[in-house]
Formats: sequence, structure tokens, C-alpha cells
Amino acid sequence: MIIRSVNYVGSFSKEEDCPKEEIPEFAFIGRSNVGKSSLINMLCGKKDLVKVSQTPGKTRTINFFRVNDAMHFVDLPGYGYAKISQQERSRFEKMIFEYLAKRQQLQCVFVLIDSRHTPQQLDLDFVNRLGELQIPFALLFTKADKQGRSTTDKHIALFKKEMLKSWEALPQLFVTSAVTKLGREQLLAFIEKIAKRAD
Ligand SMILES: Nc1nc2c(ncn2[C@@H]2O[C@H](COP(=O)(O)OP(=O)(O)OP(=O)(O)O)[C@@H](O)[C@H]2O)c(=O)[nH]1
Ligand SMILES: [Mg+2]
Repeated sequence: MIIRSVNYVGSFSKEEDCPKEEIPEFAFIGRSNVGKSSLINMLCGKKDLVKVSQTPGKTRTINFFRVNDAMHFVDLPGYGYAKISQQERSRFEKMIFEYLAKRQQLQCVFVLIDSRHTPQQLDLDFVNRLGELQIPFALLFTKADKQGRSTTDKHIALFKKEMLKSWEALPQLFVTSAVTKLGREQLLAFIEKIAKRAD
């Protein structure tokens, strides 16, 4: 898929305020600071379409981008950010799960996982909740430029092993880097295929 145009649509704090238009939608989710906003910028070929920050918890709303006038990319706030109050954290969680559960147009959720780490319970829990809600998802292992391929592969193998304890089949999986653009072509081809199927 070639990105011809990307337009910022708006930022929303509840699912019911999100655009009603029924075009295929792809959401990006993952723990705070995993690289969601950077990945959307990388996919769209724009440096600062979405704000990126050193400080976790940067994205606090559901942000819509219209791609090629044919689909939406959605940047979601991170989960599991420790430095906000319990009250605020549950507000974020409610916002994310309401969006995920209600959104009919949602074709696939990209769950971003930091490839530098061994499997984190928080990510496994999140993936299991998606399973319970029967929401289609794929896994993206981010920041692969930060270490050698063998370390990335080892962390991916461990994640798969953890998942296979409760899942019969594994989702589609991609290795990405917002710095080297690794995974961009594969991911865009995957998105195009799903968007076509949804038409
Ligand atoms: N080396 C490297 N750094 C990355 C990559 N992706 C993101 N980063 C850095 O990681 C930090 C967080 O990136 P963001 O894109 O803001 O992460 P986020 O998941 O949107 O964060 P929140 O919105 O706070 O949940 C920034 O300092 C980015 O520059 C990557 O692929 N490689
Ligand atoms: Mg962000």
C-alpha cells in the first residue's frame, strides 16, 4: 500500500464521540512509551504527524487519522502507566476498552510490544482480554533497532511460548523499528489486504 494522504481528523475521549464513518479502522495500542505514536508516524511517512515524547503517558485521547481517504489509523493512550493516579488509570482503561468493544469498523488492533524485554504480564493480560472480547489483533515487536536480531528473536519466542499456554493459534506477528523503518512494507501490505477484504 502506498500512503498518498494522511489527515488528522480529531482527538476524542469517548467512543461515542469518535467519527461515525464506516471505513476500515486500525488501532495501535500497547503500554506507555512502547512507540505507538512513533510507529504511526513511520507508517505514514511523516516525522511529526503524531506527538512523540520521552515522557510516558503522552497520548491521552483517542486520535484519528484518515489515510488515503479510505481508512482510519487510531492512536490510543498507553496502558499500564504507573505514574498517574489509580483513578486516572482506570479512566484510561475504561476509555480504551469501551472503544475496542464497541467499534464496529475496527478491523485489527495492533498490539505493540517492546522487543527489548522478556514477556511482561501486563501485555499478556491485555492480549488475553482481546481474546475474550474476540477482537482481531496482530502483534508488533517494536524498537528492534535497539538490540541485535538474536535478542529480538529470543524475546519473541518467549512471548509466543507464554501465549501458547492459553491460545491454540498465534496471531500474525511483525518486527518493527520506527528508526530504521523495519516492518513498514510488510505492515502496510497486511493493512491493505484486510482493508480490501472489509470493503
Ligand atoms: N530506538 C527507537 N526508539 C523508539 C522507537 N519507537 C519509539 N521510540 C522512542 O520511544 C519513546 C516513546 O515513543 P512514543 O512513540 O511517544 O511512544 P507511545 O507508545 O506513543 O507513548 P505514550 O503515548 O506515552 O503511551 C520516544 O522517545 C521515541 O523516540 C524505535 O523503533 N526505535
Ligand atoms: Mg503516544
